[in-house]
Amino acid sequence: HHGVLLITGASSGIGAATARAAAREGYKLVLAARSSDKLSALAQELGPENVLPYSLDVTNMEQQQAMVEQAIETFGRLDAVFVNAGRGGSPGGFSDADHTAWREMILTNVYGAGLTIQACLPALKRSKGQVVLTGSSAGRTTIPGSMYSATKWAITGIGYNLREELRGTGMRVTLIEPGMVDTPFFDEPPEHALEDRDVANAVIYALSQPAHVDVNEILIRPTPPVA
Ligand code: NJP
Repeated sequence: HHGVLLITGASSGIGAATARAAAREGYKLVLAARSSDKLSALAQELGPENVLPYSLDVTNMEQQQAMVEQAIETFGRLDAVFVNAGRGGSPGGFSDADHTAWREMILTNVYGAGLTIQACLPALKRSKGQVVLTGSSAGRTTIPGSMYSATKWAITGIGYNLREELRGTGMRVTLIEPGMVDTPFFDEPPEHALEDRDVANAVIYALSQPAHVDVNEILIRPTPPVA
């Protein structure tokens, strides 16, 4: 594949695993996150000539637009975006969670995703490209009191509504909805979790389908432990 894929949240976890898998498939990559050191190391690992590391905060539209401009300057086109940057935080319920942690989480997970989509759409329209979003199983099920889950319900809504907005353009939208994944998202490694590469495989599956196949959603959970 000679397409260009932009990944937000590429510095660790699911985003970094997807960068590795996509590099093996022959994609050129734009890798975005705040940690420029981790992005540079990953670019070095994957072959710097095919990777543009770009340090940004997804809540900043000027930075997002500058990133897309540099991507087009570097590679000439954009074929797909993996809207994946996100964070947890604010454990507890609506009655007792630290509400000051909500702001950053909502801005990153929801507003940041919207900004990435808006910044990428002009280039994606030219290529009849694909948008892949990291939602969550927590964005399809009830997690008592969880504002995090609510941000992922918002991603589900963004995916559904964007697909309708783009109907008839040849563009495609895929929601990836993982259950628990063993990544730095958690302070302690979770038990009975997916590996980051399991989720990367789902992203590659969606991206590698022919133009007439629109993979709407992939809900992927760890197999329950054998009793
Ligand atoms: O976590 P982690 P995951 N601007 O912490 C980046 C969702 N999910 O891979 O900025 C730009 O390893 C951060 O980079 P940095 C989850 O909600 C997870 O598990 O350098 N980038 C890093 O690259 C999220 O949407 C599970 O700190 C920002 C990346 O985001 C996605 O999967 C289950 C940023 C986070 O990587 C990837 O998370 C599920 C900002 N403001 C959904 N803030 C799970 N792990 O169980 C953060 O259903 N990043």
